[in-house]
Amino acid sequence: MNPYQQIEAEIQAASHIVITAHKSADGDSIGSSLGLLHFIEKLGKSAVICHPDKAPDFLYWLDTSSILVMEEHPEQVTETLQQADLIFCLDYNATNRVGPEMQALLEASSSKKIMIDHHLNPEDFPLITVSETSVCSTSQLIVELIEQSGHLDLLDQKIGTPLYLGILTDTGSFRFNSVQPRTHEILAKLLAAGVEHHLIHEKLSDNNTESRLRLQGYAMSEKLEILYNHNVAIISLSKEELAKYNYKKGDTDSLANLVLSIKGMKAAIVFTERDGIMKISFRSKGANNPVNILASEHFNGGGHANASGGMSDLSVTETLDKLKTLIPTYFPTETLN
Ligand SMILES: [Mn+2]
Repeated sequence: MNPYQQIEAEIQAASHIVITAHKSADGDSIGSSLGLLHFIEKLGKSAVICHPDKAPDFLYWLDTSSILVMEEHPEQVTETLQQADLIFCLDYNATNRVGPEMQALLEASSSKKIMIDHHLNPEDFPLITVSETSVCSTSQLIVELIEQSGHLDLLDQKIGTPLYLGILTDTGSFRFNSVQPRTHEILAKLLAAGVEHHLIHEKLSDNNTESRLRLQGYAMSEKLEILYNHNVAIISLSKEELAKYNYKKGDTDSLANLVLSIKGMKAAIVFTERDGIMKISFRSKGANNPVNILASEHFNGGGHANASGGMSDLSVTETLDKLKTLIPTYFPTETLN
């Protein structure tokens, strides 16, 4: 049996299936959760999705009403997790990624656990681990589950739409180097199953708010600092600045990629002051410009080579200074010879 067939056998044997994903929900955590839920339902079983927080606003068009959110319904989530005999851990590989409340429940649970994920360095708590770090998204792995457990015939628009979304958002619209030939084979299967890709792109791109655009404009004209000797750009935004532009979660997500579109730029670092700490987002281009090492060695974070996160409990100015001190080491000036 391949691992996906084992997973299907566990689904068939379970009576209380719960699907969890990481905190700070994104397109892939939501997409893989909903895709798996609808697949399980098509197998004639049922499951409940329990997430630490709610779906970001840009996914308003997706039916996320079946997702039970810890922040909103702590009693229901607690009860559901306590009753579970099979828990899926999607798009994360360490129990602390679900936030302290759900982490405690997860660790206390004697339920079987199945991890399906694509991040580096998985913890070894699950019964079955599918950890494919070279795959672009967890959503792609859910399609593998459907196909490799022998149920490609069950793939339909309802299952496929959130999975397409997850692959799309985790690959920057299919452009990151994590996209493999297999990714496009899988996308073809999703389209063949009836996924209306043009509508998904439309919903995702024509979804700006005035305040987000004004915040972007402010960040670009007033806050962008480019270290041309190192081809690295930094944007910092204090909590006052975020408040002035009526900041909503997700409003700064596209800043780093926008900055990376500057010709020759290797890395973009965007940090925002939230809940008393600096949340730092590191993005870069190419295999020679990893940012996860800088994130893990100095900012209590980590992630993918070209997309990492971290944090700092210093002030905005101090964090900026710390970054500027470190950047020459991680992004040395190129000398012509
Ligand atoms: Mn992901």
